[in-house]
Amino acid sequence: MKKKSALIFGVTGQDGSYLAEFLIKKGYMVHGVKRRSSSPNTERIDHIFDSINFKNKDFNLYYGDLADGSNIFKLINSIKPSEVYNLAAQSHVKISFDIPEYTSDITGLGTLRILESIRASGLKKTKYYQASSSEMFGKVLKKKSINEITPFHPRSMYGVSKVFAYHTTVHYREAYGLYASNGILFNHESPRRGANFVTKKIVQGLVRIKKGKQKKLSLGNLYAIRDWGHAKDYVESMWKILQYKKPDDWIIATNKEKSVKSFINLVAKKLKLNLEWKGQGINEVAIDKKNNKIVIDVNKKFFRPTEVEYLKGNYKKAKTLLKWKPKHNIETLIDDMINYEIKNS
Ligand code: NAP
Ligand code: F7E
Repeated sequence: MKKKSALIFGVTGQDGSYLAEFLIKKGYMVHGVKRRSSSPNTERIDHIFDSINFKNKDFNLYYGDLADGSNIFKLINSIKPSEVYNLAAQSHVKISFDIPEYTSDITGLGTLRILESIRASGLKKTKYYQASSSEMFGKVLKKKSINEITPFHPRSMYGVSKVFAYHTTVHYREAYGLYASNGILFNHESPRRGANFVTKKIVQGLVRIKKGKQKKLSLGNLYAIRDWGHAKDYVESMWKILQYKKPDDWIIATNKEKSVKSFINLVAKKLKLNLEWKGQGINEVAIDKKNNKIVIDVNKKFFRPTEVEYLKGNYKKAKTLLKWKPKHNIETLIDDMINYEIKNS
């Protein structure tokens, strides 16, 4: 039987790298798209693919960019993959306030370029996965679990672009009969998380402080609440979503909530850092009781013009129909991230 093939946009990212590993283990031929960068951007996948020695026969890398529709068309039309995973995005919410047009082009229109390429290539059997986000829900009115029918109210151009991408995915399914599904994933983290996302910043910062390599960690809103899962669990859900008998939209989350501050406290406890919190608002600080030094402070440059205060996801539909549930919890996620930083930072 012919091997299944998958084309991953965003393969060099956190999720793309775990998904590539997962699909190769499942027996797929994996094709990944990386964008041109002035310095290497393949750190997360170098262990899978050695571009000099062409070590892995199950993995191919191509140059591509979601800004370039003709490149996307050529890749899709020549590879004719069984499954396409669109994980590429300008994925940082705060940065989308600085580069709103670029974010809309890549995170929003990039999705349209891929779907239109699948349609124009006449690939009726190709299945499409869209990396939708809990950021689409944005301003939730009541602090309760969000599900697939909760209305969207995005609070950034990142969120707005993801809403465009979500509806484009549904539209291509309804108008052209494509197998196109949205995985609406809540925050998920790992040792491979980008350095400017809050969990990585906290774990890396506190480990470095513990090692004496860094004096202080500056953060923004300590009271935002998130539902944090492990990226390894979440890439499995992406695959399960595309194996379901029909295309659909799915919440993937843990249904547990934690504030940024309680995440810090959990990490500090595991590192045996004895923190004492003092002050309020912009003047709030955490002091290391061992030496009375400020190790965490608040800097308004990390605040967003509009914040998403509360996100918690109800993944009951995925649990019932896809038989998916998270294997990790917040403790094992933090352990994994800390162990990595202890060795590498
Ligand atoms: P990530 O680590 O930021 O990875 C994003 C990927 O997109 C990287 O491979 C990046 O390439 C690539 N990319 C950026 N701009 C591109 C362009 N113009 N053309 C082609 N590729 C481009 O993000 P992630 O955490 O793995 O998330 C994967 C997807 O899920 C993203 O779409 C994100 O928005 C979405 N999402 C993430 C979460 C989460 O909590 N992690 C939750 C919900 C949804 P470089 O490596 O060269 O930068
Ligand atoms: O912020 C607060 C910040 O940047 C989480 C992306 O993967 O998940 C991610 O978006 C919270 C926010 O993730 C700092 O204000 C405080 O309330 O880690 P984050 P995010 O914005 O939730 C969604 C689901 C995605 O789809 C996105 O692609 O933490 N916060 N202090 C901070 N955040 C950052 N980055 N840095 C701080 O210093």
